[in-house]
Amino acid sequence: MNEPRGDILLPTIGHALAFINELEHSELVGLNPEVGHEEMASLNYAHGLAQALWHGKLFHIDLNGQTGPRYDQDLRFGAGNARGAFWTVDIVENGGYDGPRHFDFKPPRTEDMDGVWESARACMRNYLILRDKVRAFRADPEVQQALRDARVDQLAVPTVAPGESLADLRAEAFDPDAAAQRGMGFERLDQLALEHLYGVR
Ligand SMILES: [Mn+2]
Repeated sequence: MNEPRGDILLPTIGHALAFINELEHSELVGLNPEVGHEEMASLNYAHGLAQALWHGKLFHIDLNGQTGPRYDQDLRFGAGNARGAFWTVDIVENGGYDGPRHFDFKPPRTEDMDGVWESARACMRNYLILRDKVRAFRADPEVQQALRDARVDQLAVPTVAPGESLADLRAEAFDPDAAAQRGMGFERLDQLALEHLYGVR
């Protein structure tokens, strides 16, 4: 999706999800987001995959590499935005996606056939390198603590607990000063991810 053209009817994952929800047989239709197409538009590919997964609509993925908002580069996977590739592998491995790990890349025209196969091999190798790093990241006790400190485990907890009424909720005291003291801890968590990506943990 988001194949670059002048004006696109459904230019983002969000547009496509909204469109699909209006179809008579929406259960038959899902998304195939591509790294380069999202990053060309300065969007976050891993976030897009997460949203599509949440809607049960991630049917396929087109993995490749892109360095920012320029032409559709279709670099081999991992050869563009490396930090984005780390989070992409993290969501693909840990977000409930069970489809193929599919690559949609284009070796430069200056390559011979050996170079083309080298490019294909490198896509798979880079995916597996990042998968190892993501597994080490998730297994790291400091990362697990940082995830709790960032309250990631609370994201899916409903505001109203079982048995709690709207009146109970309204009766709760809210201390804005105390709330303002809470940090989200995202910098710590993100730095731990970078240190796994850089190979120093
Ligand atoms: Mn492309």
